[in-house]
Amino acid sequence: MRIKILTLFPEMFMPVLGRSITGRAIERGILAIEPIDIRAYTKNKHNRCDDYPYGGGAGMVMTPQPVYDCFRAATKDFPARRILLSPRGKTLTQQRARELAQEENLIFLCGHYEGVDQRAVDEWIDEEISIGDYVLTGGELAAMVVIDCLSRHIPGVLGSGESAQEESFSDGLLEYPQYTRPALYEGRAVPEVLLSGHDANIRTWRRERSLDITRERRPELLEKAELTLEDRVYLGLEEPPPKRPRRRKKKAEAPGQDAQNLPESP
Ligand code: 4H7
Repeated sequence: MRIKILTLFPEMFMPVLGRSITGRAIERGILAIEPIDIRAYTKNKHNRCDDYPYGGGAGMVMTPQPVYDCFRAATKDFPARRILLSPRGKTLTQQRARELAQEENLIFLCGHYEGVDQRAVDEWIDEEISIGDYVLTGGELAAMVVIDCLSRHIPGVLGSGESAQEESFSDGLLEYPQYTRPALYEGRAVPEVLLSGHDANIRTWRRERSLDITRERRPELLEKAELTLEDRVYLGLEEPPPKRPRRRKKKAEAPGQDAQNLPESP
């Protein structure tokens, strides 16, 4: 995937996205990140990219000319979905990140000041995305969050050990707690079951911790989560199903009238 980022702060991106898992994806050629300096396109004699808001009020607005010209250059021979990071956007979800990971090309516009002149948004933007209900000084950190999140869903970005499936939100629950060596650290022990090697017990323990943490912190997630019958019983949402009568090992027995012991019909 190729991603162009239109921004007043192009130097912010590579020190973050150039490392770790996204950095490895860039080195492998699976991902290309191209920050583009909007200011390079301004025709203002003082290099300004902002101006006063029509109608008055505090702060400045990103002026349309450099944004238009930057988009014109960036989209030449580069057909891409064009996204503005904005608190007015639809909130990013794991599902939306997975869908965006299917795109060949993306362009992100990072707004600053009190926002972007609406004509530039109307002309160039396909979709607005928010990373949550809070305010940032600019769209750059939001763009990096979206890029980090979607890149994990591009085939080959995660290694064989790192799965995008078996984790929080893939089944709609929060993750169970993780432990590594040593088994005892500063008086705190790793839960016994994790040392037992008993795979079924470990899976049950992890599932129950996920259910506990989700109910405690994000109970609304339980409504939408994919819950098994066992999950629902654990949460007390369901009566345990009647136990299937355990057949005792059959002892040698005198032939009786019991249907089970009737000889096979001819
Ligand atoms: C576009 C439009 C994203 C970009 C407006 C961006 C939060 C998010 C910005 C603004 C962002 C998010 C203008 C909104 C100034 C805040 C005081 C940059 N903030 N601004 N306002 N939640 N800020 O994804």
